[in-house]
Amino acid sequence: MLRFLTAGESHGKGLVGIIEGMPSGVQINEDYINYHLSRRMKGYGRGGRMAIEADTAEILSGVRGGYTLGSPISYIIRNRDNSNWQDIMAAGPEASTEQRVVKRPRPGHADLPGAIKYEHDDMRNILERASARETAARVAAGAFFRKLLDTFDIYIYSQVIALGEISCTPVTVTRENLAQFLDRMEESQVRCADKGAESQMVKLIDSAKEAGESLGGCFEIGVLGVPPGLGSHVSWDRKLDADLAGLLMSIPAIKALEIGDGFKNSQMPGSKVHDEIRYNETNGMFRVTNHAGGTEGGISNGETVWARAYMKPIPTLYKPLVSVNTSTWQEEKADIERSDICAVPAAAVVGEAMMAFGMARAFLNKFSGDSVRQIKQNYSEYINYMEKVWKWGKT
Ligand code: EPS
Repeated sequence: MLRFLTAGESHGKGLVGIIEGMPSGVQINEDYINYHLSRRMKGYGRGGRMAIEADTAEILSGVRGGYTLGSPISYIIRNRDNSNWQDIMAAGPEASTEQRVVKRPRPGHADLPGAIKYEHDDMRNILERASARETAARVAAGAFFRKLLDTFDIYIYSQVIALGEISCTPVTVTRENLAQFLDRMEESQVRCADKGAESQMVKLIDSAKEAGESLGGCFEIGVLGVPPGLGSHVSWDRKLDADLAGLLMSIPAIKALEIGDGFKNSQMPGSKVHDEIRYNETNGMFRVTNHAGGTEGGISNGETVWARAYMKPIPTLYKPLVSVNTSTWQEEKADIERSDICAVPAAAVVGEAMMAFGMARAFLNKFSGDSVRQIKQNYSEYINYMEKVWKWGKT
C-alpha cells in the first residue's frame, strides 16, 4: 500500500516527508523534485515568505544511483526562515515561548479549534502546523508519484479557472496540446490559460491587497492516459472518485470539490449529462464528451480523469475580522500573521501532487508489483486484454 506522511512546523527547522510503498526502479533526482517545489512557490499574490525561501529537497533515504530502492523514501526541505525563529521555535526548554504569542484567533483558521483540542494557550502551537507551508512536503512527495505515473504515460496537469469573481473557460487538455499547455501555465502569473482573465485576476489581487483582503478561487486538475479499471464499484471505500475528492479536499482552504461537471450535471437532465458510448472501426470504443470526469461507478473509464477544487479566501486578513482575545475575553481584531493574499495558483500545484498520489495508489493497487519491471509486465498484459477484448486504445 502506497502511503506518505509529512512533518514540520512552518518556522521550525524544516519539513520532512516519508513515502512508503514506492516500488524499486523509479528514476528520480533532486532537480526534478526541486523543479516542482519551485512551481509551488510561484503565483501572483504570494506573501513575503516566498522571497525568503528557495525550497529544495535533500533526499535522505530510499534512492540510490538515481533510482528508488523500494525502501522507505525520506527527504528534508529546510526552512530558511528558521534562522529568524530559532529562539522561538527551539525544541528544548530554552525556547522563548513568550515571543510572538497568538491569542486572538483568526476566523476561518485552525487557530481556535486547534487550541481547544490540543490544550494550547498560545495558538502559535497550532498555526505553525496548520500553515500551508506543509504543502511543500506534499509537492516533493508528488514528484515521486508523478515520476511513477510518467513511466506508464500518465500525465497530470492543472489550471486556475477562477479567482475571486473572475472566471474563464477552461482549456480542454489532450495529449496533442499538453506540451504547449504546460508551457503556457508556467509563463502565466496565475496559472490561467486565458490571458484576458489573467490580467483581470492580477488586478483583482492588487485591489484585494490594497483593501486588506484575501481571495479564493477554483482550479482544475486533470490526468491524461488513465487506463480503465482503477478504483472499484464493489465497496464504498474503493471508489476512485471518492478517494480523489478526499485527497483534494485535504489541501488547506479547499472547501468544495467536483468530479467532472459535478455541479452543472446536478442541474441538467440525464440525456445532457451522460457521455454516450460510441464505436467505429478506427477508434474502437470512444466517448465524445467527458462530463463524468473519467469515472463511472467509482471506476476509471479510460477518459481523462478531472476534478475541480474550490478554495476559500485565506483566513489571515490585513484588515482583520472581529475575534476574542483569549487572555482577557475582550472582543478584539484577530491577529495578523504574515500570509498570502491569494494562493490559488500554488494550491493547484499541490492539487497535482495529491492527484498524483491518488492515481499512483490506485494504479499500484491494480497493477501491483515491488519493482517497476513487475508492474510493467502486469500492465502490458492488461493492455493486451483491453485491446483484444474491448478494442481499447486504438486512438
Ligand atoms: C507558506 C508559508 C507561510 C505562509 C503561507 C504559505 O509562511 P509564513 O507564515 O512564514 O508567511 O506564507 O501560509 C498560509 C497562507 C497560511 O495560512 O498559513 C508556504 O510555504 O506556502
